[in-house]
Amino acid sequence: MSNMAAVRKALIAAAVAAFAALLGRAFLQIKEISLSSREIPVKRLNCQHLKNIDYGAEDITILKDGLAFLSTGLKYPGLPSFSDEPGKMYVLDLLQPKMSPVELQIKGQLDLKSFNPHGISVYEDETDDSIYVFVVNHPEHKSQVEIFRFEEEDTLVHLKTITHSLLHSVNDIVAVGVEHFYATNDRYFQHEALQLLTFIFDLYWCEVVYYSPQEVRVVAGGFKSANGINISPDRQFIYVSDIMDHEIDIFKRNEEEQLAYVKSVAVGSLCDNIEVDHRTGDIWLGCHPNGLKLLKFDPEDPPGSEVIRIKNIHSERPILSLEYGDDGRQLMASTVAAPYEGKLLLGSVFHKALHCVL
Ligand SMILES: [Ca+2]
Ligand SMILES: [Ca+2]
Ligand SMILES: [Ca+2]
Repeated sequence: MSNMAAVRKALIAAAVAAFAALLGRAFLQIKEISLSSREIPVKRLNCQHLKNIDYGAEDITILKDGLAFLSTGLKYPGLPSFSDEPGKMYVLDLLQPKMSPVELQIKGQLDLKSFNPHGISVYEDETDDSIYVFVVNHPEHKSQVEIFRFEEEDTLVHLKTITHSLLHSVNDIVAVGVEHFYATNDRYFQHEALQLLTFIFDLYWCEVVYYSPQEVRVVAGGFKSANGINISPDRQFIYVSDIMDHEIDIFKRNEEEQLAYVKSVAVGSLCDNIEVDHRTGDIWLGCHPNGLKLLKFDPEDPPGSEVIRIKNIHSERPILSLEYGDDGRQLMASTVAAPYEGKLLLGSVFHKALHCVL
């Protein structure tokens, strides 16, 4: 064998070994991140499916007066969707005995054919009692934030579309003013293969962005994938679900709207959106107990659902409890759990929504 041939052979062997090592690492990382060997926890509640919601309700939030807003029909790369229709927004009055969500009529300039709503947040302006609904929208898989004003009983008036290079992969938002919000980016790269590499190499590159009409900037970083975001009842703290890191990260807001890291609470599940009980401050999480089942999506072995509550999150010993667990026969791929005075609304990526009695 010539020298050249020997060198070539050695290089090929090295490349194959490197590729095998990369594959091995990818396999182990995906197994670990997705909690693929985890059994689905089971905890029953008295629940019923909500009428009219058949294509998921990725995010739900409830006002103090019992009015719930739901975003439905999300299409997200790599995850199933059972409808070709555009997404829709719904409203549900929890004080009415009839648990029947009503589709919100959208007025204004927004293109409804490409409407693809994802995370939502509602801001109540106490100066004039206006209600502003903020919606992450992915027309053609881009990211932008829509601001609407809610008008009784079933209308959203579109006020503004916000786009910005820092708002590139937005998952969820929390509104802190009439045009002010924090947003999570759930990926660093748009390209799926590149994004997968950030998970394989354990890169914490995702960020939380603050938006106001005056300025837009990164206010917190170091997330593997920042998903749900919400605020404490006293509006002093911001909670972020680092879904691929299986923890909730807590930040203190300061005067300049910068976020100071306080601590993280491990949740042992892939938690998606965060809702906060406005009376108790308890954190309610809609989680994916086994991420691989969600990615693979097999109707015979469906992804399950899990709801975790955290009490006393700011204390030395927060108390975590399983509030709902299902193997996917009742609800697949839960993303949000919104409590309201003994009731609980559960939403999902692409399946249904439930109302439960606690
Ligand atoms: Ca939200
Ligand atoms: Ca983290
Ligand atoms: Ca989410």
